[in-house]
Amino acid sequence: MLVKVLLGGDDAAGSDPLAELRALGSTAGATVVGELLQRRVRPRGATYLGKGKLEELVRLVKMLEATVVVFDNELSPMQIRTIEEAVCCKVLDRSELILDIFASRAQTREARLQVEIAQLQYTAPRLRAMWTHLGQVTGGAPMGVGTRGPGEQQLEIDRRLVHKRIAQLRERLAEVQSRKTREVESRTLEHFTVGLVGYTNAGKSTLFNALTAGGAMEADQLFATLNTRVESWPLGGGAEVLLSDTVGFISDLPHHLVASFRSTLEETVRAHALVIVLDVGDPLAERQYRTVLEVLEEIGARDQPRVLVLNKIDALVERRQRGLLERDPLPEWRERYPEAIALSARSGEGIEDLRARVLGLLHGPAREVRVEAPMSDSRLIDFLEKRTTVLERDWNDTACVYRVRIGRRQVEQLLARGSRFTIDGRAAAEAFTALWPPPEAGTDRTVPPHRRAWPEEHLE
Ligand SMILES: Nc1nc2c(ncn2[C@@H]2O[C@H](COP(=O)(O)OP(=O)(O)OP(=O)(O)O)[C@@H](O)[C@H]2O)c(=O)[nH]1
Ligand SMILES: [Mg+2]
Repeated sequence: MLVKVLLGGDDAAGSDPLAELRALGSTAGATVVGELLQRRVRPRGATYLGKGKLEELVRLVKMLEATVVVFDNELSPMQIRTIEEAVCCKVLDRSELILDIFASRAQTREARLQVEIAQLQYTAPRLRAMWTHLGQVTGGAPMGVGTRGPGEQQLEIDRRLVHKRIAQLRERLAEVQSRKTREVESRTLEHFTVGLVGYTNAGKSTLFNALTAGGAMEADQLFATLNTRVESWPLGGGAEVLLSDTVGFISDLPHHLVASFRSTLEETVRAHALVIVLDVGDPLAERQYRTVLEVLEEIGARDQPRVLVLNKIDALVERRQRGLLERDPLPEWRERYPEAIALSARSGEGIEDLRARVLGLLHGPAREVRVEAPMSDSRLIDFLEKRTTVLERDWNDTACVYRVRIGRRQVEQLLARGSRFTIDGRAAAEAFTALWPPPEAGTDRTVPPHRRAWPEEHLE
C-alpha cells in the first residue's frame, strides 16, 4: 500500500506524484495493491496523515490485505510506531525502502558494509522507540527522571551494541576505502577521467555500454547500478579517457546514506570532467536535474567541467509519432542549455557530438597556429600529424612547417615533455602564455583547478 502526503505548495510533483515510489516498490519486489494520497498544509504530528485519512488507510489495508505500508514521506520512528499500531502491519518510509533495495543489490564487500552501516544508523533511533514502548506496555517502573525501568536498561545495552557494531564496520570500511582511494588517485594521475552521473534510471549504464567495451548492467529499474565501473573510452585519433559509471542519484536521500556512499562516488568527485545524463522525456526531468546538481555540491564535485546530456530522444520521437507527446520538452531544454547535447544512448544518435565535446575538454581550448617542428623530432611530428587537425603542411631545409588546430593542453603536454619548436614564429613556451593566458580563477570551467593533476596523454 503506497501513501504520500503532498505538503503545502508541493505541486512540483507532476501529474503522477506516486510514480517514483511505485517504481521503487516494484524494484524492491513488492506488488502494489493500493495507493493513497492526501494534501495537507503540514503533516499531523503523531501520524503524519490526518485523522480521517488514517482511518481510511486502516480500512484499505484490511480490505486489500496489504502486508506493508510504504510512505513516500520521511517519518519519525514515533510516527512509524503509531501508524503501525493503527494499521496492524509493517510501515516503511521511503528511505527504508531505498535501503532495502540497496541491501538486496549490494554485491561488493564495500557496498555491503556501506548498506549495513546506513541500516544500523537508521535502526538506532527506532530501537529507542521500540523499547520505550515495551517499557510502558509491560507496566515497568514509571519512567520519570531518575527512574530507569527495565526497558530503559535494555535500551542502553542495545544502543551500545549498535554503536559498537557501527564502529567496527566503519573501521573495516575505512580499510577497503583507503585502498580504493589509492587506486582512484593513481588512475586520475595517469589518465584523463570522465564520470557519468545522473538521476537513477536516466540511462547512464546504457550510455556507458555504448561508449566503452561495456559490461554495465542496464535495466528499467531504479538503482540497477550500485557499484562503480571504469572502462576506457576511445575518442578516436589515439586519444582515450577513462569513463566511470556509478550509482544513480535520487531526491531526498537521507544525509547519512549519501555519506556512507561517499567512497562509491569518489570516482565522481575526482573525475577531470563530468557528463550529467538526464532522461529528458521524464515529466520530472527538471526536478531530477536540480537534485543532481545538489548532490554534486554535497559530495564536493564542484570544480570540474560538466557536459549536460539530454538522453532518450528516440523515445520522444516515438511518442511524438504516436501522438502521445502533448508538449515536446526538447526545444525548451535546448533554449535554456544551448550547450547541452541531445542524444540517444540506445540508438547512438548524438553520441558523436558527445565524443567531440569530451575530446575538446581533453585537449583544452583550441587555436589555429603555425608550428615549426625540427625534422629531427619525429615524435613531435608524429604527434602533430596524429593528434591535431592539420590544415596545411610545408617544409624547409630543417623543419616541417604546419598550420594546425591544437588544444591548450596538447601544447602544454608537448612543452612538458621538452619538445623544442616554435609557434607563430616565437619560442613555443613564450607563445603559449601569450596565446593561452592563464584564466582568472573560477572563470573558465574548462580549465581544471591546479591542484588537480593533469595526465600526460600517452603517444606510444
Ligand atoms: N528509449 C530509450 N531508452 C533508454 C535510453 N537509454 C537508456 N534507456 C533505458 O532506460 C532504462 C534505464 O537505463 P540504465 O542505463 O540502466 O539507467 P541508469 O542511469 O544506469 O540507472 P541506475 O543504474 O538504475 O541508476 C533501461 O530500460 C534502458 O534501456 C535511450 O536512449 N532511449
Ligand atoms: Mg546504471
